[in-house]
Amino acid sequence: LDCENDLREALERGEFELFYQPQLFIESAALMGLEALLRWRHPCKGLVAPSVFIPILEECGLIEPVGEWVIRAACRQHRVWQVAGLRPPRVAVNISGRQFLRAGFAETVARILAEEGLAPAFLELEITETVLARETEQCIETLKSLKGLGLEIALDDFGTGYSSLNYLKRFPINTIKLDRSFVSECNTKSEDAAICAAIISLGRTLGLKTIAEGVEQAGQLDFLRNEGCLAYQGFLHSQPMSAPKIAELLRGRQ
Ligand code: G
Ligand code: G
Ligand code: MN
Ligand code: NA
Repeated sequence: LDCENDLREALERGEFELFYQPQLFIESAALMGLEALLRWRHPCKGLVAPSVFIPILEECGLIEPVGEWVIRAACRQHRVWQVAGLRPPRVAVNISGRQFLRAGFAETVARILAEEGLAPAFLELEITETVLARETEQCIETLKSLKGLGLEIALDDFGTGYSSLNYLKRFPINTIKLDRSFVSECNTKSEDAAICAAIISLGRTLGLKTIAEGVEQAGQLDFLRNEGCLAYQGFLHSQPMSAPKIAELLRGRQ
């Protein structure tokens, strides 16, 4: 498989597609957001998961054009839902480290928002803490520029990298995402319960929103509710869905 050429052609042929996973407030069950997740609709292989091709995109320098496509596609889709009167919540887009650290990233985001006519408050960018461990000063500048635009920042996979609690103080972020690896046993293993509880409590103290990923069971949700976690996403509510399925969901909630 000549991955690089395949992926370049995939972009040109429009074979990339965004799925969206609902994020729900735990207390009210209202929709808080939608996380955009990239898929490759391969002509022979069907839907290919990002874990297969994101690392290749990063290696061969294609993550930047594809990453830009993702931001633009999410913004454009949001406008389509708005125009259809569906009142979509904020959309969250995953940003790879290389994409985030590229000079001019904040300007690129500003340009896409302007071109697509989306209010910045409807966009959230998810970055991983691994990104923050490098190029610290530049990171802070980029984050400040992005927040200056009026969009939100979430720290993805929190607790799995070189988590420095210092990041939470130094970087202007809005939301911490509790990683699935802690959430999956939060109601069965005391260590994972303690970690989840500590992260939720820390978020509350620092005035950050907390969202748990990968919630699959009611027992996990009960635990998170008891600890005061703000929101969750996961198979318990729904898998990532195509844009038409999200439109149905939004319509049903009106
Ligand atoms: O959707 P799925 O669970 O297969 O996603 C696997 C991984 O791919 C997740 O870590 C997710 O953050 C990442 N991912 C999904 N979509 C994108 C994207 O548009 N850009 C980047 N950089 N990563 C993505
Ligand atoms: O790293 P990131 O959080 O962006 O990745 C999200 C990934 O997690 C997506 O690939 C999505 O398909 C997957 N995912 C979402 N909800 C669940 C869940 O409840 N259980 C499991 N196992 N995976 C999930
Ligand atoms: Mn994510
Ligand atoms: Na994650």
